[in-house]
Amino acid sequence: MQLHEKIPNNVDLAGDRKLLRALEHWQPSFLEWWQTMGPESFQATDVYLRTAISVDSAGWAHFDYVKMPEYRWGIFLAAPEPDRRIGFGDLMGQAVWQEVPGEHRNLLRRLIVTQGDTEPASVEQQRLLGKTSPSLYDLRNLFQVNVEEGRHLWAMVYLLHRCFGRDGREEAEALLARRSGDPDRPRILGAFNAPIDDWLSFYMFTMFTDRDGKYQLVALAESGLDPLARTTRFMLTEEAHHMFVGETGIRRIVQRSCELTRKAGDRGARAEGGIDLPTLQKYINFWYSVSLDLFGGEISSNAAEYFACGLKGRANEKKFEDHLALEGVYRMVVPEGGGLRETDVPLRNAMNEVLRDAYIDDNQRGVDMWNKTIVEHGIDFKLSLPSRRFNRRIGIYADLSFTPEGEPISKEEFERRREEWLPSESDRSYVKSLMQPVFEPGKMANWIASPTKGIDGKPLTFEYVRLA
Ligand code: BYC
Ligand code: FE
Ligand code: FE
Repeated sequence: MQLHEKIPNNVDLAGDRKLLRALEHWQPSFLEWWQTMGPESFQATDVYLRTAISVDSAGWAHFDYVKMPEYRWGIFLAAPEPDRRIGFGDLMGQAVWQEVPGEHRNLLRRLIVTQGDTEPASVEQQRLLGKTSPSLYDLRNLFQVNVEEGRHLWAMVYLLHRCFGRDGREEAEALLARRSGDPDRPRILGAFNAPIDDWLSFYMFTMFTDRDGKYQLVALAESGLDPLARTTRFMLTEEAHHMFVGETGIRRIVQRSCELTRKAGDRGARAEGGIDLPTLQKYINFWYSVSLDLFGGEISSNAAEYFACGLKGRANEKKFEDHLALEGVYRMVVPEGGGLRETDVPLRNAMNEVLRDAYIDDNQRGVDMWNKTIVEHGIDFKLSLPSRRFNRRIGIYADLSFTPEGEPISKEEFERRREEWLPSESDRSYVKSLMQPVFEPGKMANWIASPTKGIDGKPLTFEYVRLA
């Protein structure tokens, strides 16, 4: 089969020989990377997967059994918007670009490489999880997320090859050479080097870290580089499922935790083999804070430049009135002399924070849903998002210590209380001890409730993954 037939696409790959050759050259490296760094032990397994075969509503969700290395990683751009114009910044109103303008080449390359780097990183982080899946339903969802992150890598590699010539080819190779967590050649962004070696972390990651993905993609969907805007718009349709996996996964753990708490009484959920709510809270504190870091510094000249040049907008730029953002300010709480002070930051320099605000609101909605489940079980406990200042490594709060409520404290006090707030070694090993595979169709591990329905209208007893 020809490569352009093997790769479903709506970018006329067959009509661009040069691009086709470049991708043909990259594909074997990708497949080798997938075989070595993709889901371990399941490469020959039939998985009931959704494959995007076109962008219209009928075509993008085609379900069938597929062996993952045979998944058809396609390249899709959302439909073009006729006469699309740059919607913000200094170039507002100018026609969008189909090719990369020379003066923005470096910035755009950096954005695309950073985005592209996260996709294979997440696959690497999750590669051993399949072995301890709580059900076949969850196993299938893990693999669906993994192959789609692989497709997102293809989406960025397509742009690198199409728009950046030789530099782009080198960057595309480098995307397969960095490794999550490797001290010598780590992935670019912090959260993508943290291990994901239990399923609680997986759901936290798909809730909080994939949601950063959503907001970064939403901001890039506004880009003046039209192929970037169109490819990210299509990626967002897949991203919705990743966040569904995270949000409902945690909801199911919360539900089970409540059931087991009631059963166990004073002995607590752990006595019945559940994950207790205080432990869940610590995992939330960890994954939420490392995901907040992914938005970059609160005050960022990079972000101002991206906005000024029309490269990266705000989430749903259209809903804002002032698309120039030259006059406005953003009121920000900044550390000063051991305390906190409010100050006004020029709006363009605060674009990372504006995006982070939208992200925080979206997360809060999810936490509210989980709390509803807790209330329904008559249990007196409330999950919450810690302050945006808590446990940060990037930005103005990074070198300081704060409580989950956002109060400044000394480093010593933070270290003293660390295990009250973040998963301790013993929490992690307890959670890990629960990670025993359940591979019988329809059955669930004891620590997680069943989902309310199956995938693609199939029953929960469906054999989502065919294990020989
Ligand atoms: N870790 O001005 P600043 C996804 C660096 S997730 C390490 O504050 P800027 C997915 C920064 O590079 C979405 N380094 O930041 C989810 C800069 O370095 P230099 C991924 C960091 O540039 C789940 C310096 O610190 N997409 O898709 O405004 C599964 C100061 O920079 C971090 C994108 O990120 C960090 N967390 O913003 C699969 C979109 N943060 O210049 C996939 C593209 C900052 O001093 N990226 N630094 O060497 C961007 O828009 C921006 O690069 C960032 C950073 C928002 C990430
Ligand atoms: Fe992705
Ligand atoms: Fe994702």
